[in-house]
Amino acid sequence: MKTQVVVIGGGPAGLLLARLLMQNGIATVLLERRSRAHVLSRIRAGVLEWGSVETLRRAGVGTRMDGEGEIHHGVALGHTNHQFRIDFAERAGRAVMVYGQTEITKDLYTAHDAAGSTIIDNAEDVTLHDVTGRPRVTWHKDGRSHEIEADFVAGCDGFHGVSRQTIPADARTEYERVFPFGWLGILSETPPVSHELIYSNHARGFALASMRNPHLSRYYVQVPADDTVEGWSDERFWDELRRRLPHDAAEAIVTGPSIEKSIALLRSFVCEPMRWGNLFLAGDAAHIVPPTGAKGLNLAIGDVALLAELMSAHFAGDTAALATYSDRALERVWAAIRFSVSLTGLLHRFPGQSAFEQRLQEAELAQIERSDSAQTTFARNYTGLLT
Ligand code: FAS
Ligand code: PHB
Repeated sequence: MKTQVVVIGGGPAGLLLARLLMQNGIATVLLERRSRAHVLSRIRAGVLEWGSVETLRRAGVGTRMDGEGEIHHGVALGHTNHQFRIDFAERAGRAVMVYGQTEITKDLYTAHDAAGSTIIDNAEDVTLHDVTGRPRVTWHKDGRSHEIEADFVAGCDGFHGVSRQTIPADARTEYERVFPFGWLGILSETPPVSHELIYSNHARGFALASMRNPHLSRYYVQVPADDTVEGWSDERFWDELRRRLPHDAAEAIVTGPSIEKSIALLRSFVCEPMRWGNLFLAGDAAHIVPPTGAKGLNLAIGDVALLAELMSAHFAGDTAALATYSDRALERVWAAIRFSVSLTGLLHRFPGQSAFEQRLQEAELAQIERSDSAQTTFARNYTGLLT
């Protein structure tokens, strides 16, 4: 088999890239290691920058998002038992959309099915060959070996994928910071405690009140990195969440049984470069951000929007276009990492943190509360700095 672009990974990055390329008439084959059911079972991101909204609309997968998603014009930050709002429209002139990553993935699969895309799931032992020459990709499925040649390979296979490892260790530089805590998240079929998100700093640890729709709440509490879901009954979770959210929100919470409960560890990671010969990395395959800034999915969407634009230019005759991909993508990645790591440091309680350091965090939040410029900087970062 031959094609123009082989996409490794059927998460949001791979599915969206394949969609954008096919819209420009570029032949694409997508290989996904897991089943579609498994991919769609993942509960992940929830907040879209406006640039991501526009990209999804351009990809022809915005109808359900526009119908079911919720446009948010602000967010609340909580500290010392009260909260204050940052107005995105006033401070940055744009909003964000709350629409779950799972729904985006569903919409992309629906669009691919309608277009008759070549998506091969349950592709085992995907291996990349000769990516600095004439790329070939091999895999196993149903007991048979398969091979495909391509002009380019897009590594959209997430943090644990094979693509990044294909770049020789001495040709890539990896930057990493692992945080000593994680987020215990639950989904519950209850009305969200607020119509906007609440990020809360508390001496007991960070908490976040989010949602998927008016009937589906998404909540998180910070837990130690070695904690386990088994140690958290729903009752214990709700009690801890109430203790960490500002008083008014804590009093208003509607509790209910969790329909999903999981712990995600927090890390920040970047691989440079994001290109090696005819292999291009996008999304979590190249970078990981702590979810505090709601950037992971948005960076993935930004990567593939840029990569699709440059690959389309290449196939249209501009053979220099792709040379700019890695540097341009990394500029956005590092801006998002700076914001996400800074916000993580401001809102979370670190092991061994003193009362003095807790007061410093509260003083910085109080300063943001009083400062027009600080709120403008926050709003511009949160809604999408480089879009
Ligand atoms: P993904 O990891 O989503 O997709 C990669 C795909 O590649 C997967 O389907 C995988 O099965 C496949 N794959 C892997 N290896 C392969 C191989 N060898 N061959 C073929 N296929 C292979 N971001 C936020 O903005 N907010 C959040 O709240 C948030 N919460 C998160 C919670 C968790 C537990 C995790 C892990 C991430 C979270 N993220 C969050 C980040 C997340 O949303 C990612 O940014 C987003 O999934 C990135 O999409 P992809 O790059 O497509 O990677
Ligand atoms: C979510 O709703 O899952 C969510 C929202 C904002 C974040 C992280 C996660 O920063």
